[in-house]
Parts: sequence; C-alpha cells; structure tokens
Amino acid sequence: MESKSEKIIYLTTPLYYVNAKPHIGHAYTNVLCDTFTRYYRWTGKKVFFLTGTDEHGTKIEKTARESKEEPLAYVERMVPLFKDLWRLLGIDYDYFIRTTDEVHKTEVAQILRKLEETGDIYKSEYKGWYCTPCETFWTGLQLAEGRCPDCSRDVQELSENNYFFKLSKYQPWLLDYIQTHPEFILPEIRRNEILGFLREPLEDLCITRPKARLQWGIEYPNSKDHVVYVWFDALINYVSAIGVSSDPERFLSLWPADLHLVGKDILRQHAVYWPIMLKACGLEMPKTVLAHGWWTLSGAKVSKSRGNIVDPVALSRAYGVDAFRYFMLREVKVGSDGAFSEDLLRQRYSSDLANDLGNLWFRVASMMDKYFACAVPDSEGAGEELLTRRTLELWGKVNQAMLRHDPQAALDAVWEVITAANQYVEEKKPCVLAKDAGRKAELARTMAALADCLAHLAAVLLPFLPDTARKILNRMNLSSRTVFPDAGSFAAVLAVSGTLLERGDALFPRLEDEKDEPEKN
Ligand code: ME8
Repeated sequence: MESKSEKIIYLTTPLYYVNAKPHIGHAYTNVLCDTFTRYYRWTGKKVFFLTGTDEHGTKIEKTARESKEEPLAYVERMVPLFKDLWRLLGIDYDYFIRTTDEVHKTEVAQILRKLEETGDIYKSEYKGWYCTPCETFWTGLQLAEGRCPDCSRDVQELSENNYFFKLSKYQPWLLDYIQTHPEFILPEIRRNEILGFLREPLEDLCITRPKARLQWGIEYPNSKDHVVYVWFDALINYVSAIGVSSDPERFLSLWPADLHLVGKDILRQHAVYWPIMLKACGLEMPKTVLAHGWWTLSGAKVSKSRGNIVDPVALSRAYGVDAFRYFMLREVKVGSDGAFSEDLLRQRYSSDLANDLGNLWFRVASMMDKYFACAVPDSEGAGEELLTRRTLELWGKVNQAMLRHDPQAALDAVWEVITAANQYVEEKKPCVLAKDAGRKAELARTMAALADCLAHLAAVLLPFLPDTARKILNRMNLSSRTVFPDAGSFAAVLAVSGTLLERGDALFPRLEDEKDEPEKN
C-alpha cells in the first residue's frame, strides 16, 4: 500500500449527461481539469484524472424515447461524442467512467447496503415537486412562483413511496466541517452560499424513483420496484471508479480526491449531498470542491436544454485546439462567469497568439537564421539581461497561480514576459547590432537571451497550450530535455546555446479576413 506522502493526486470532472452533444461548458471543465493535470505532472507529481458520462435518469430515458431508441442503444450512440471531443481537445484523462458500467452499478448497490446497515436510509412517502431538466425535487416552499428555483421551468407534483437518505442527521457535522475547512469549497463566494443554504434545516434526500415512473436506472438493492435517484448513482462514481469496495489498495492510493472540479450549477450536490454520503459511509472528505462559473451567450447560461449551444468542435476546427483552450483559460477567472463571443475569441487569437507569441517566435527564429545560421549563440552574459531574470521569475509566478487554481493569472504572467521579450527586441534592435562588427558579442548575448526566454516560455506553456509548446520545444531541439518547474535546475537543463533551431511556419497563421493587414516585424 502506498504511504500518504506518495498519494497520487486525484482530480475529477462531473459526469456529463448524454442527452445532447457536449458544448463549450463541458469543454471548459475538461480543459481546466486537463490543465491542472498537466500542471501537476509537469511538477513531477503522479496524477489520476477521471471523467465520464452520467447515463441514467428521467432526462436520458425521455430523450431516448423521443428519438425512438432504447435508452441503452441511445447512450451507446452518445458516449462517443464525448470521447471524441476529449480526444480532439487533447484531454489527457486516465479513466472514463460510465454510470452504466457493471462495476459502477455493483459499487452503488454496495454503498446502499452499507447505508441501510448504518440506519441512514428509511422508507417513506414522498410529496413534492420535480424538475425533470434539473433532475431535482423541490418542496412547495422552495419553488419560485410555482416554478423550479434553479432554471425557472415548470415542475410536476408527485406523491409516491420512496427510500430516503438521512441528510438532516449530518447537517450540524457538515456545517462545522465547512466552517473549519476553508479550502473545502472554493471560491469563497460559493462557500458562503453553501453556508447560507445550511442555515435552513436540511431535508432528507429522496434517493429512489418508483419503476412505475422511471425504469432507466440502477435497481435499488432491496426493492424490485425502485431505481436509484440519478444524482445518488452518479456521485458515487468518484469512488466506484477507483474500486472503493472491489480494490481497497488502489482506492487508498487515490482517495481522498484532491479536486472535484464542477460548475456552480451542481455545487449543492457536491458540497452537501456528497460529503454527507461519504461521512455516512465512513470515508474521508475530498480536499477541495472547486466550482467554476458559467459560459453565457446573450446573457443566458449556455445549456443543451435551452438550445443556445456553442460548439467546441467547430471552434477548435476554425481556430485550432490550442487557441480554443487558450481563450477559455485566459478570458475568465475560474469562478466567474464568461460571456462567450466569437469576436472575443478572434481578438485573443489575433492579438495574444498571432501577434504576441507567434510574432515573437517568428522574429527570433528569422534573426537567428539570418545572423547565426539557426545555431543559438553562446549565452555567456545573457543571464545578466533583465529579460532573463524576468523569465526565470516566471516559474514561481506560474506555480503560485496554479496552486491558487488560477490559470488565468498564470497566463497573465506568461504574457507579461512575452510582451517584455517583444519590447526587448525593439529596444536592442538586433538588426542594428548586426550591422556593426564591433557589437557582435552584444548581438550574440541578445539573441541568446531571446532564445532562452522562448525555451522557458514554451516549457511553462506546456500545461496550457500543449501542442504549441511542444512545437516550439521541438523546433528548438529541446523536446527530449526534462522539464522541471524550478528556475534554478530548469535553467541548467535548458542551456540552449548551440542548439539548432528550425524556423517552421507561422505558429498562429493570420485569420483569413485579416490577411491584408501588414505583418509586424
Ligand atoms: O449536471 N458553463 O451534467 P451536465 C460552464 N450529470 N460550464 C458548464 C456550462 C456552462 N454554460 N454548462 C455545463 C450534470 N457546464 C450531472 C453531473 S456529477 C456526479 C453529475 C459544465 O451534463 C459544468 O461543469 O448537466 C457543469 O457543472 C456540468 O457541465 C454539468 O453537466
């Protein structure tokens, strides 16, 4: 069994409903999680990244019937759309769990049996209101003008016999846990929302649906007449995927999860239901539940049930995967909402990627070709350049930002150095130095400092723009060097002098309708 210090960092995304193809919101969560995963790997840590699909429940059953398919056939057809998108976006997950997996179903039944044994489940009559799009029950008091308080859509009145999980019993414990563990729910605004929610008495959770109303689910272990509530089923994935009862050794090497990354829409399930389920099972709490904000379009949340979809496949094909990833990571701070517009994406592409980064590469590579036949000159003295100092400081800044779960701040820091490097070219004017035979050493120092800076920029960008970063490292013949995010050792590893550089084509070609604008350089 692995000791605590060797624990693998365990990161998860939500399991997405397969009732429609994935959109920018799903892509965002997975790109974020992928970036954190790559970041931790880049710092030399072992990481396990879990994602998957949520395939049971009323919503899926209804959509399958509408398309005249059996639910199983329907989900089989839909799951590849998610897997294909993750492949396209370079999402480097370790395991893809489906709630229809036999192993998952067995683990869910095991957990239910355990909770029956501990006396945390009871049978009773349920009366309430149900919102199918949100798969959520509401009491009459919780409704907003007779509608779902979350999505404002119509709800149905229900009265039926069901099994209940004793959430209320654990309310005082949960309140205390959240108050004494400030890093458990992030960002703070969402933590305060949950604390506010917990000031009101918590109702027990109805965890089954009668088969008379819903067949498409995991059968409840003690009753042929009920299936398990889709949220209760899906939340268990975080432990079923790593063998909570079937493979204790593996489970202990991963649990507790270090980060459950979710959208703010599903925080209550992850910050109230899930910790109580774990507590009742005697399992440890995940370290952090991080709720990011929503992508909106014309002021409304991008959502498959609203139909205002932004298609990640089309955007990645039009602008490239790295540009799409970059846009999402740079445009909004994790936790805030982001208003999507293709114009903003184009602006980011043209100004940050084509002009700043792409142009820096183009200038340095062309000058290196012209003045040094592509061989990076000896970097002696380059270390004293202000640019080199700023480049080395970047490692610490990126690290700190990522530890705060703030990839936007990490990219802000990277772009400050890119801007500084472009300014450095303008101030040093290598083309003037090249004309003066007496200033050869200065030219070499300048170009060495720039090459060094580019190598560091590429290495630091690996978690964010993996393809572009690799391309630059390949073109600098540095791809096989080990990369450590520590300025001192990294600088030693990345002694770029003498390496042969390949110019290649533009990293970010100009967009079609901007081609007539003059090239900067
Ligand atoms: O809720 N902006 O699945 P889901 C940002 N199956 N992120 C968004 C988004 C938007 N406009 N829309 C969706 C479910 N997301 C359950 C989860 S977990 C055990 C079960 C992302 O398909 C975001 O991560 O509705 C959100 O929490 C998730 O997709 C909801 O996906």
